[in-house]
Amino acid sequence: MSFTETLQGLTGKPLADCTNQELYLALLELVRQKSADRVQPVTGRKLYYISAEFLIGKLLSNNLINLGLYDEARDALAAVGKSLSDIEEVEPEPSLGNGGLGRLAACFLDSLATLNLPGDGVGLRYHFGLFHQSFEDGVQNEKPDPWLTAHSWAEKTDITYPVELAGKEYTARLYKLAVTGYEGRTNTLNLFDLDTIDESIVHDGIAFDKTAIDKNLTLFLYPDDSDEAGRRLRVYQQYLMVSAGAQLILAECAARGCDYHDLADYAAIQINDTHPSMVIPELIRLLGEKGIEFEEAVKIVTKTCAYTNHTILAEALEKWPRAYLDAVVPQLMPIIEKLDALARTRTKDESLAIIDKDDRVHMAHMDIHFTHSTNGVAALHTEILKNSELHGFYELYPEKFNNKTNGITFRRWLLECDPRLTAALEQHIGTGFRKDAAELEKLLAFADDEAVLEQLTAVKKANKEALADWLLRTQKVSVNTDAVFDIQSKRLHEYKRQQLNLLYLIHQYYEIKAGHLPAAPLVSIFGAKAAPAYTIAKDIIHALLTLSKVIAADPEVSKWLQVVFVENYNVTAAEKLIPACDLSEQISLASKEASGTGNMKFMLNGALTLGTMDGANVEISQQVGEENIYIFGQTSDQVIHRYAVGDYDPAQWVEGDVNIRRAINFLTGPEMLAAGHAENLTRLHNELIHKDWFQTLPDFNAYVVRKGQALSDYACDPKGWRRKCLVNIAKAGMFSSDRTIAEYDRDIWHLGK
Ligand code: BZD
Repeated sequence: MSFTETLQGLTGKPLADCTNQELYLALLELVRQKSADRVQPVTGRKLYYISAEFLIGKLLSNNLINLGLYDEARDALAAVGKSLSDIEEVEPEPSLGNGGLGRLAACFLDSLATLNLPGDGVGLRYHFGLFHQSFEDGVQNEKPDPWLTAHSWAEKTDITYPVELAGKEYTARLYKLAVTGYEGRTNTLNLFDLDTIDESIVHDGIAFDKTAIDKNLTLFLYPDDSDEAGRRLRVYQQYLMVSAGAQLILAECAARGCDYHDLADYAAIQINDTHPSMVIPELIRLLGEKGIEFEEAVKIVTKTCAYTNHTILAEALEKWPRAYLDAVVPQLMPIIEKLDALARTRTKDESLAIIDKDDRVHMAHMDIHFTHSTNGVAALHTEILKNSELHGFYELYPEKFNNKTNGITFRRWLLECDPRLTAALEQHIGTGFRKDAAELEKLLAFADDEAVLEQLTAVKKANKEALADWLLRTQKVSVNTDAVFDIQSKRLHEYKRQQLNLLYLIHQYYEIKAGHLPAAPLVSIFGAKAAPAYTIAKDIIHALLTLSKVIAADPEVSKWLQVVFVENYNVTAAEKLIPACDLSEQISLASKEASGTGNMKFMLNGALTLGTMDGANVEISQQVGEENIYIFGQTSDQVIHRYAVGDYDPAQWVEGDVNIRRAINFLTGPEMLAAGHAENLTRLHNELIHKDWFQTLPDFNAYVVRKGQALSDYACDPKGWRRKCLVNIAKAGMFSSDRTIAEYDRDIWHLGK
């Protein structure tokens, strides 16, 4: 049967007569059937990747590519005047994640299935995700992001587990979403939910009664934790996820013949940051119910579980007040106390305890004591964990620490999002890189081939045109595609330093006004959501939106400079932005960005990195060589030293540097106040002058100089620029998540064995 006939069998009428919605549903059904054919029996150890987030993105194109059906589907539809990309617009993007941690989990699922490894995800089925972002009057506005439709990829099952929360029993229901690998097996993303959730309790944006647990538990990812009810709700969510997850794992292993003493021969559990850490005491509790003594259960769980750390920011390392756990999970507290006592027999160092003197439970500490592996997510990050942040633990358990530099799936982040570049690459180096990313290096043979460099320039230009069309259609802004497309897209956080970029843009505004024109016009594009309770982050968004207005209203400056803030940045938006980027902004304060994965996506799509020596930027720089990347700013050692000395005073930098002073004072100057809100702008101004916790000002001048160099290279040496882009693409192979997953499997999981 031809593809057209098969699809027509599902729609029940000629394809030409179908709406995009009907075609979408037929394709969804077809993908379901084909994915089911690739489910394989599990033998040996199977991975359970437990994570609060899975930022999976739209699935239709990805699944068609992985099943080898994309070209056929596109051509069959084109033959009847339909376009696959229009049909894709019908699909809502799943709202199951927020940032890098969640997207990493999604890339890992793709690579596991592609490498034919048995590995499932375990998480929650949020109804409204993080939130949907819009800008109103220059301010971030939050509303629910509904994505669950009658026909969703996640299928309801009859499998349920009882979960006890604050002494009351709830029923967790399992939903299963098929994860298809590229020419590989099909695994499962297991998502839990309650049948009793009531979406109608949400009002005034994303407000809801935080105490009505049966109605609210899986409404939102990371509910506002600025009050106690919100923080408790996060504990409720985490326990729902790990208790239902642990029961699923034990049931699956038992069905395969496991007698629980040998759990580690059947299951490997990866704890993605500290949100799922309660799986440790929960498994010990459940094993206790099966008759296994505490000491034995601790050994089994330690052998089964491993922990990934994604941050050194102290405020992001979860420490729950004991009172919350007493209230929400009283059945776990006696076990956590015993774990704390056991940990104290291993070390006298109070700072390594699980329960501290203020009765706070340190989730990461529990993870490190009671799993067999702790990994960082980039070489520098792991070194910082070993040498400073977790040094005491490293001394106690040197054998547990290891590095697994992050990666991205090239199926989504090259094949799917950049078909033009993919076609150009395949013309010269064949298709081997689809499964063996190291083959991209073959491209180096063309580094001085003018025809190839011109082809890459044409691809980039076409991608910029496509982004310009999308921006016009969705954001109602028009951009100059001859300008340099400079993009900073990631969660909004002070350590990521969108505010440094903001100060640069103000600096450029003044320079242009003074007649010091840049080498090339610049379109500076941002995409970022700020956590709803993170006031300064929202102020930074406001300042950028206001600056965008000020510049747009100034004909002298707007010829050279444009600021665009994309609303509701998500995977779908990233797939439009990344292929069109010339300059990738990776400007976090050195030592603070654990890895970054956007940096890898931009590089793979032929953008050059403007970045600090932070996270995986260090490894990108080693791969491409310093002549193919724009590095600036303090090193992590310098930053750590400055924190240790503790004498950083931003006011001195403001006083001592006329450019810094001019840029900062512009925030509360007449142009900005006329276009924006004094309250937000003043608060940001004060924060930068009096606090600047992430040392924006010491890196300001170096950033201005390096960015100027990049613009000048782009304008004055286009061939040299494109050669650098080619080297970046060719050297991106090491950042494939297939490599990352192969390393996890080799060192930690040993799957299928
Ligand atoms: O994880 C991110 C890091 O910031 C990145 O450097 C890294 O590349 C990725 C993947 O390893 N961390 C997060 O995304 N973390 C969170 O989103 C988060 C959310 C809530 C609480 C704590 C952390």
